Formats: sequence, structure tokens, C-alpha cells
Amino acid sequence: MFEASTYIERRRQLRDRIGSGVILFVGNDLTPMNYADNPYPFWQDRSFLYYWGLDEPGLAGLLDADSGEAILFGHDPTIDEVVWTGPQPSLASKAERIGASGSAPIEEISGRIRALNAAGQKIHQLPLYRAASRIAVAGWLGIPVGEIDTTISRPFVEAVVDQRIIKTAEEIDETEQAMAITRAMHLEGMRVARPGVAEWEVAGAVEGMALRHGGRLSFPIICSKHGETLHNHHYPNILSAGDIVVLDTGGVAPSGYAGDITRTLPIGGRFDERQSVIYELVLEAEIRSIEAVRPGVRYLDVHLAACRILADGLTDLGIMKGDPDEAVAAGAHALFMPHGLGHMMGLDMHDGEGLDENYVGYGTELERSSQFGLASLRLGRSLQPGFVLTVEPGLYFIPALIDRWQADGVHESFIDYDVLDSWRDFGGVRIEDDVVVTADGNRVLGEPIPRSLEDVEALLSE
Ligand SMILES: [Mn+2]
Repeated sequence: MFEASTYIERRRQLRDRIGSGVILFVGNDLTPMNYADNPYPFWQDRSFLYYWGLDEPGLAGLLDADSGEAILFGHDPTIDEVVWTGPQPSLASKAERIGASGSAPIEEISGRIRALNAAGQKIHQLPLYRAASRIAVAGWLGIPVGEIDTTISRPFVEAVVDQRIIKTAEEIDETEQAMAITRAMHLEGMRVARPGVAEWEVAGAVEGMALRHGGRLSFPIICSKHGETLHNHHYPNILSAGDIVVLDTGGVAPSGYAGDITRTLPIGGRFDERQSVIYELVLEAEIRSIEAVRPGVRYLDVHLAACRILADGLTDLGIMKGDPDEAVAAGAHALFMPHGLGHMMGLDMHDGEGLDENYVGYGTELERSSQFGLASLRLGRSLQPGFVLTVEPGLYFIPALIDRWQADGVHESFIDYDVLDSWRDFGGVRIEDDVVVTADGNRVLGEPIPRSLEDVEALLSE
């Protein structure tokens, strides 16, 4: 948590931008897993956390853009809650901690909103992605739940995205904290992943390391020898020498800032010849992409350049054919890299995407493509100093997709399906790091995590 001045300044900037009306922030509540007293781990709404700082359930905020009044709504702990969950500060002291001008019981928010509405004040509201929040806010506003999306304020959405995507120095410091946790998680994964060990043991060790460093996971761990399944959250396999494992994981710092790193691990300590070639190709795409990250460059172009590097390499291997530039323009490479090169990162692992994924990633300058592969590029816009983003090329051999494309004759002029046939059981390779865009280039966040083929092999064979 930052000093109160940070939250005061964030709300002031937002208020200046919105100009007038009342700005409503809805914190998250605990969500029952199977009954009320057994909830999912609490996860605060990131825009609430950004402007109001408090990482706990049952809160909402009203910011009056005209007067500047900032009221925190919640409740004081009941004696039952103190018995079960321990002593809690009062609501008033929480409000003071974040520089709010006052506090009030959550039961009063509906009356307050309706009175402001009746007085002609506009209520600015963000998209609500949880059913419980949608139902609660519809009740506060006195409208049917089905109409809740009609109350979303476009100026509010754009103001929040524009503010959140530029990271300040103290946010970068917190992200560095997340990177330190993430690095410890990866080093532990590299220590544990050995022939005869199960994927669930690696995943368990990695998650344990997040907890041991005071953090938690920013998303469910991807730890699989079937790296060709892009987001594989199952860990049922025993590892054998010769397998390659995609480990894509990140920690969250206590402040809520996230990390997101991927390494590909040769089980037994050696990549075979084919694995080495693909690994080096993905690594080259990653290194050259990171070199290209600087203000003013469109991430769409960095993505396309990475795809051309990959297509060049696949053409050298005989898997692809024809002109690699034309192949990428046609989207043929997406058989092997169906996802985008990266995404924004911050308080959310995909920062701000709950607000408007396309506005976060493309702003108003670009239209997101609908082409297979390119459609999955979450970030395309021109880069600015203060952006924190991931760079994560990969190459995958997805049997079901290969079969479908081959049966349909997709991109036959760019893909040699006969050569590809001997690669179909290869699996996948992804390599991912996180960078902050600086005034004249970028900086890779965190202490280095072994990444070169030689370094990864050396660690995995110890
Ligand atoms: Mn990522």
C-alpha cells in the first residue's frame, strides 16, 4: 500500500479529467466457493485498489468530481467478525489511511446515489464483471440487473485506462518486488523439474515459493510438457528425460502488482537437436523484440517482426515455404504462433483488460485484426514511457490444429504439411520476460532469470 498522498493524487487527476458528476467505485466482495463461510481467496477489484488502496472486501467509493469529496463506504467490524477474523481498524481510520474525506455505512450508498441522481448529477460507472457486483449496483441505482451495462461511463473507462497504463516510479518498484518473487518461483521450478518428478510437484514447489516470499499467484500456473496447449492448467504427467516443459507463472507482490514470466525447461538437462533449434529461434525472436521496444513504436509492428523471424526459421527447416514476409501477411505462421507477442501488465496480469481489452491494447489509433493469430494480439498500440508489458514469443505444434488446417488445405502454399508431419509430437516452446518502456528504449524488469540455452541446460542438469 502506498502513502495516502498517492491515492489523493490519483483521484485528483481522475476528477480533473472527468470534470463533473459522481464517480462510483465498486470493490469486490468475498465469493462463496460452496457456502458463504468458505470463500474463494479474496481478489480486490484493481481499479478500486488503484484509487482507494484498500485490499479487502465489502467496500465502495464515491468521488464527487465537482466538489472533490471522496467517501469510503463499508462497515465497522462486528464483534462476531472480530471473534472469527481478528481485530480490524474502524472504517473511519481506513478512510483516513487513504486520504478520503469521509466514510459512511455501505447501507447508505444507495440513498446517496439516488439523491445525487435526482439532483441531476451524472453517475459514472465502470463495467462490472462479477454477478454479485452487477446485482448490488443495479439495486443501488434502482434499475433492472439486465440494464446495468447501459450505465457504463465511457469517459470514466478511458480515463482509468489512460491513468493506469502509465506506471509511476513507485509502481515500477512494486513490480520489481513481484519480479523478485517470480524469479524465485522460476529458479525453484528449474531446481525441481527432473526426470521422474510429476508436473504437480513442480507446480506445487513453484506456488509454495510465491507464498514463502509473501506473495501469491497472479494467475494459475502453467506447467506442462504439453506446452503446445497454450494455457494448460493441469499437471497430471510424470516428467521424463527428453521432455520439454513450458513453465509460465508469475507472483503478485503484497501491494497487488503482478509478474508474468515463461521459461521452457529441458528435462534431464539437454535439449535434443530439434528442441535446440526451436528454442534458439524463439529466443532470437524474444531478444530482437525486446531490442525493438521503445516509445513511438507500435507493438503491432514488433509482433509482426517477431512472427517474420519465426517464419524465416521455420522456412529454413522446410516446415514453411515461400516468402516468409508474404506468409506472415497471410497469417500462415499462426499455425505455429497463434497468440500475440504480449500484453500490458500491472495490477492485473493482463492490466486493465476488464475495463475494455481493445481500448487498453489498441487505444483509438488502431483497429484490432480479426485474422487468426493476429486477433489474439492483446497489445498493438504505439508504446509510451511508463508502459509495462510482456514479450513472449512461442512456437507450438498443435496436432488438432495441424490436422484441421491440413484437411482444409489452409495456407498450402506456405506450409509443407509433409515435412510438418514428423514434428507433430514436438510440443511447444515459449520464452517470456517483462519490460518497462523508458524515455529512450526499455528496461527488462527483475534480476535475470537463466534464459540462454546453455544456462538453462546447466541448471537443469545439476
Ligand atoms: Mn503473459
